[in-house]
Amino acid sequence: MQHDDDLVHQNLMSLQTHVLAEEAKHPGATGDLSWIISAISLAGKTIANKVRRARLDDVLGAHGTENVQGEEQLKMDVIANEIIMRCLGDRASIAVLASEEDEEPRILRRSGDGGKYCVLFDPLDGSSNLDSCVGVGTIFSVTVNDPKEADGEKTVCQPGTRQVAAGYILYGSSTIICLTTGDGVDMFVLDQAIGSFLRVRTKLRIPESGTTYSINEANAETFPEGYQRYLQFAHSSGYTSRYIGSMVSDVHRTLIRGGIFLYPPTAKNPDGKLRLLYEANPMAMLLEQAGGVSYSGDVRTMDVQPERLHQRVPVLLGSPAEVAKVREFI
Ligand code: AHM
Ligand code: MG
Repeated sequence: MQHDDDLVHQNLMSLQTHVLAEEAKHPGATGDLSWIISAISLAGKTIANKVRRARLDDVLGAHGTENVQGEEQLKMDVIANEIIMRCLGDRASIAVLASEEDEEPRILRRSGDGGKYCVLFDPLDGSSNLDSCVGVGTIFSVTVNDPKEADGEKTVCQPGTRQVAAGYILYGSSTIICLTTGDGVDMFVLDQAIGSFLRVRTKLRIPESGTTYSINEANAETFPEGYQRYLQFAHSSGYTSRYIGSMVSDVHRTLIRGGIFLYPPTAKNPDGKLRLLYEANPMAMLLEQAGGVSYSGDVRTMDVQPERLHQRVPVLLGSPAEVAKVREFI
């Protein structure tokens, strides 16, 4: 016999309908945030299409330029960045757009002209893995614009606790969005046939514990000693190691299956490799909203006070019990 709950579960809910339904729960909502999420979804669909066609369209490989962090830009980094700018650039409520690929934040409009939100993103995280056909992703973070702050970089340097929405789009064996607007995490899969993201999980929870660790172990010799001791413990305790080298894929697996993801300080990257504002913070918000935790050194990631747009931090996130265990070692 079919229960009402089953029927509800079988109802098709697009990302757009979901966002409108969430908005309706907040009588004062203006719809501006929903409008931004719809632009992010359009960017995701467009980038997913480009990623899938990259080899056919001969856009794998180097673009011949470097970003402000001295990293080689790939053609697809530049294409994904342009797509995001084209999808989000004309949304009336966006004051500032900041990207891993751009040296400075782009100020689109002041608060007097309706600029209400800042959107920060990594357009194509893990892009160096594109030619291996593994999952890559777009990470995004939305904060509220401070009308009193004129400087672009200072405007976007807000702690993660000030995020009003965050998430990622994973271009993997399917294209998915994991999204939070501060009331749990929902997951949507792109149905290519109808061009819509459809909700497949709501109020997603990370397992409380898990014995899978995800870390670039080739750097182990230069990790601070506590991380090395944790790894020895994991080796002798029957743990499993999984590392794709693409944060969105590695964090997504951690969210679904439990365990931990780490990018500690190394000799090459003494502050860690991942960027606070558009990699660590959005992942931290998403994880916390799913019942997980995220630390950067001794501090909760979302409590770190940012000083620069492209600032890096160490990252330790995942199932609460496992993160607590790692913290005992470090
Ligand atoms: P990117 O933003 O330039 O793609 O770099 C970030 C990526 C993450 O996706 C991943 O977690 C990390 O770099 C992997 O780094 P490493 O190759 O040092 O293990
Ligand atoms: Mg990145």
